[in-house]
Amino acid sequence: MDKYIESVYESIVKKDPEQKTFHQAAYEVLESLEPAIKKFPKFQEHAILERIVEPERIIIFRVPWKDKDGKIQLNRGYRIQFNSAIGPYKGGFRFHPTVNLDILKFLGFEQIFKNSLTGLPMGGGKGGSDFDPKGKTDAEVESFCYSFMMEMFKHIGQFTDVPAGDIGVGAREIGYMYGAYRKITNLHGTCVLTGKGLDYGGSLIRPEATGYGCVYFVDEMLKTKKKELKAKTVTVSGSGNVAQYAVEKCIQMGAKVVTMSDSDGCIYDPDGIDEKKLSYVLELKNVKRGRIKEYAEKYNVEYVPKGKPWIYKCDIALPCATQNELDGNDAKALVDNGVIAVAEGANMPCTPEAIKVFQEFGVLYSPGKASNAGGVATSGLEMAQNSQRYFWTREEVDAKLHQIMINIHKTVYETAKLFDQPGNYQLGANIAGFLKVANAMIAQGYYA
Ligand code: NDP
Ligand code: 2IT
Repeated sequence: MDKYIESVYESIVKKDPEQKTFHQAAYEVLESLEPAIKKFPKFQEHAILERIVEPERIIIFRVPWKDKDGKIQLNRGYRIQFNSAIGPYKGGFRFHPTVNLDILKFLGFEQIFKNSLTGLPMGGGKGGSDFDPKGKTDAEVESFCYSFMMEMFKHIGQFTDVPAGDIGVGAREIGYMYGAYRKITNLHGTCVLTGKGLDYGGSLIRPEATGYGCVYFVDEMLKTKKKELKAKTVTVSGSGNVAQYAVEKCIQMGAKVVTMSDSDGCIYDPDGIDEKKLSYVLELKNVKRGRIKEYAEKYNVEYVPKGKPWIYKCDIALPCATQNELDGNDAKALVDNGVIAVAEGANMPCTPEAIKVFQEFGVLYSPGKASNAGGVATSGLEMAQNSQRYFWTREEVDAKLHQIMINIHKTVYETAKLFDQPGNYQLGANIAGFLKVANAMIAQGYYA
């Protein structure tokens, strides 16, 4: 590794030695920026790397709320406002017991480059809480969301920071948070959150966007090898927002999806998850808030407690659950089973060892910051519609999303070629995402 890059990496490890997930995300980006840093000395002269790994601002606060027995509970709330060089901070809220500064810094850092790749004017941010919505009543979630927003409203706004959903934050949570924001500020119609319900300013296709976008991206990757999705076998992990709509788009494009999972285990359906079975999953997960195990009971298929989808034969693998869910051994199993493409629907689901295996064996591999950017891109489209006091049809939004994914693929692919690493989507995504932000930082002066 280049000395300058190494010294920046060492400095973040020294500063926050416990933030291992952030180190992993930073290393992944820094390492692949080497050719760009060497080609353009201005980035070192302007201390871009030192500045880009340090969040502009971090907000941490307490969130008291009342449980169903009237007892006061306490969680911690966060917002990492990482980089606003190219637009207002933008990125989701995650509500999950594992949320801490480390996790949110990793996610906020990824978001900078992803948002840049969309081509839309959005900076990088991420936030959330260690609150666990799982097993809570609607009233408990409502109490928490209102309390969370009582502090968060001070720090966000259409020109400042525009949060959205992520793990544990879907339509229900966004609804309560939007209600709280409106109640506190008396402001409506300004795009302070995306992923809103259709009845109060949300965009068509936003719920579908991350999953659909990921599959559009896979389609583009396959085209470079003169292949198509039709009749391919796909394994998907997760059964939340991203997984659900990745499965839907695979079905629409004629592929066969054989797995879904949650944190308890994995189902394997060799006949494929069809539209009817998928609508059962949507009802199970989004309304009943049940477990994927129930799919296996209903359709009489295999369920492996704590199992992962990566042991099954497939052409394409779409990790859509969480970070580091696919390791080096999983990657080897996928390669042995003949996988041709892996596209990340989740953020950083593949470990560095897994990525190495894919690259070594010539598997088409796309990092989340490219292949899952459709979600935040469509959030950008929601912002555009809100600013116009207007809305677009399903077809219009879907066509724009599709075009954005085609553009991201082209940018990433061309950038990799330009830096003499054709087919290296990881390098292409990191460098292309970085260049726009870094140039904007230089243009705006070092205080910005
Ligand atoms: P959801 O909360 O809707 O679903 C998350 C899914 O992943 C659930 O099936 C969940 O299972 C599973 N999961 C979560 N944590 C773990 C864990 N530690 N181990 C195993 N399984 C786990 O979230 P999303 O679908 O929105 O997010 C999934 C991924 O996609 C995340 O990495 C997120 O950052 C990323 N992403 C999301 C975008 C969006 O628009 N929503 C956009 C871009 C990326 P269980 O129910 O058991 O917890
Ligand atoms: O990781 C992500 O890109 C998201 N969770 C979506 C962020 C957004 O602002 O739509």
